[in-house]
Amino acid sequence: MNISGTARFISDLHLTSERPDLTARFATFLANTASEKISSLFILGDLFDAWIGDDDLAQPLHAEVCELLRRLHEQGTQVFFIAGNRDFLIGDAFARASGMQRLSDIEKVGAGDTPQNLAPVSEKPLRETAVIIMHGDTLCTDDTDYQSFRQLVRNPAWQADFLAQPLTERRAQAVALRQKSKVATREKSQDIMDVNADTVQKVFAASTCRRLIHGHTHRPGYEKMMLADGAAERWVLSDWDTHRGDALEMDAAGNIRRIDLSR
Ligand code: LP5
Ligand code: MN
Repeated sequence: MNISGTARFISDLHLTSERPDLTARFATFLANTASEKISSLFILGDLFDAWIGDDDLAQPLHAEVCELLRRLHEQGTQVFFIAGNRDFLIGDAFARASGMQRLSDIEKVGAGDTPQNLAPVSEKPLRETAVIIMHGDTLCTDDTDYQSFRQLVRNPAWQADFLAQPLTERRAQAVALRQKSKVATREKSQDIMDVNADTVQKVFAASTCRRLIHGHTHRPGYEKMMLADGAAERWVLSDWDTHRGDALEMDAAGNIRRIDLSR
């Protein structure tokens, strides 16, 4: 797999049938990505607001997004996906249908490199331009309630049980869970729901990469930090909403720029 050209990164679109404006923006973004001949698109989780199983493909929104992704893939852009906390149940069937390649939770991407699973930590030396990519939820280690919840729902046995239930039942459970999450996040402090600085440092310590791109926190930004062995940078993607939304673009030389998609 060659990603020697330009790569784009997006996350937290939270596509839902209730927000056709966001799907329209996604369609425009993908059409531009194809016409700009971008070689790889990395979707870093929460593409969908909720995903309850690949057998829910008959939903018009799901079929539409699947078709949009497939078209981009057929026009020559490789599409990669890292799961978010809303769409971790996206499986092989949706990946195959959309032409998207699923990646593991943390990967490294370097101009001309193949994404490589960082768990266990790779011994291979990295190019300076390489970036670590992830959804970002695993960095929020102060949010211990969320981390226990994550451990439960990322368990393959739990997922098999959940997926064995009828779609209507799963849909109802997802609605109930969203409600619980809304209450829980209202009660948590903003600090608890942000990344933990030590956890970010540990991610860098486990790699020779010194650049990180993630989403999840819905706090778009850029942070430069000093580690014991030099500088590191953290790029945070925005979620997509009215007047919000972005993509990061990395050219073949490794330069990263932010593209404003909010208008
Ligand atoms: O999503 P967001 O931004 O609101 O909040 C997240 C964390 N919440 C979640 C839960 C998702 O919102 C729910 C996604 C539903 C779609 C997927 C459906 C497929 C599975 C269905 C399972 C029934 O990820 C939130 C974080 C926040 O980000 C910031 O990082 O704080 O974490 C929580 O709210 C978790 C709570 O703190 C603890 C969990 C309470 C529910 C416990 C029920 C456990 C049993 C689940 C099975 C029924
Ligand atoms: Mn998320």
